[in-house]
Amino acid sequence: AEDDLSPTGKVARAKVEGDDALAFPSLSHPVSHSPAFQRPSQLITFSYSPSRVLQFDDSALRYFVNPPHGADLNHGYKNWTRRPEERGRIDGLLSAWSRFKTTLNGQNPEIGVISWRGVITKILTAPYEERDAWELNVMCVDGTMYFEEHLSDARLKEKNDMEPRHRLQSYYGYSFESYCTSSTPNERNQHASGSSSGSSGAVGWGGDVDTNVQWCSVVKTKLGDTRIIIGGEVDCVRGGYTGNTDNFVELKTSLSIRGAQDEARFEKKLLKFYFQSFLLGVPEIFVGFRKPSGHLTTTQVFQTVQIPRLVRGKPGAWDPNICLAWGDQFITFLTNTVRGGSRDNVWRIKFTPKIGVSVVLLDDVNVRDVEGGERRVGFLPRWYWEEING
Ligand code: 0WD
Ligand code: CA
Repeated sequence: AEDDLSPTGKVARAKVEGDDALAFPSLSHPVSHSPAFQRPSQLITFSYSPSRVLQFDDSALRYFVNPPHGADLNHGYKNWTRRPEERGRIDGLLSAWSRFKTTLNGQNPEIGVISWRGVITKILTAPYEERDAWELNVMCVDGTMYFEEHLSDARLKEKNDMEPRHRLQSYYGYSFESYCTSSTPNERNQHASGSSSGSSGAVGWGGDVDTNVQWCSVVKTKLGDTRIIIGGEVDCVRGGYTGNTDNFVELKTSLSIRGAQDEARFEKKLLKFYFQSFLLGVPEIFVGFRKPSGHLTTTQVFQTVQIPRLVRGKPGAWDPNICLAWGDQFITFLTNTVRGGSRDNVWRIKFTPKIGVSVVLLDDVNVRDVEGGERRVGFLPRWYWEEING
């Protein structure tokens, strides 16, 4: 059976039993009421080491420092080896969730969704997505839905054979992170003049790019009536680490704005910046504007919660309430669709811009594809499956 939900909330070719109360928000009209989004609170953090080993410590935590004026983001590019793109497995997040649960002393809170933050960002920003389609795998066990991004073999290959221009641009983002962070808290809030490590010669360079190394935070929050566990990468903290999300900083690069068209384009991008940070409770987004050549021009601090007000009424405008209402409908719609199935079912969700969302139950052949071996049940790692079934 295939049920569809359009991004504006309209049910197309759908039979959502007993659920004809879905709103029909239009992108040009405010939604009448949007579901509440609970302030995220942190449960646990973890680090990935250079050899991509998950460790329950803060060894990968970085501290914010101001980047040097005019920094060259091309620095270190020629020595950079990109780690091959992998399928977006949920294993690391489940390890952290499993570890956190041991502190709960048997209480079993009803969790509606467990997912990486990047996936939830895609879901919430779908009403304004005009270009990129995406797919998810979904499992539902004991009322908890697990989401993982599904990359087809073709998409995976595409991501690994990135065009040189695109590859360089993505490096600019990582390079900016290096210039903006230090492995130690620094009182002067700046890299010591001339200090550098790895590729030599760039003032303020914070060390060579290693995308294996990540510091991740796992939070709990609530959208409408659904409790959600979200894990995501945090670029750095401002000042010292206080054990909560209050001084987390997200780092971004963007082309310098030279006219009204650039500005509108940037304001559209702010939608993704906003939700990505909002979902994890990251209060600050530090943007480095750069020339096409990769040289930094200016930087600007954005307070996450103020971003919606900044774009309101502008040409690139968007309304976060439309996204929250959509997200709530999306979760309700999925819950209603998948809860009747059995616990090892894997569902495939397809989002197509301007058309909507479809859900199909994967058959055995396709599930084997998702599993890729005996170590999983559906896409859940077997150790976790045994834990929740034990
Ligand atoms: O759907 C996703 N985003 C997935 C992420 C699917 C499966 C796994 N992951 C991994 C990420 O690599 C990371 O270990 O989960 C962890 C956290 O993910 P997230 O925070 O949910 O990821 P997202 O919000 O999409 O991206 C955050 C940052 C990116 O920063 P920018 O400023 O570009 O948004 O994570 C980095 C990237 O720096 N990142 C990656 N780096 C290398 N390879 C990748 C990747 N495939 N994905 C995200
Ligand atoms: Ca970033």
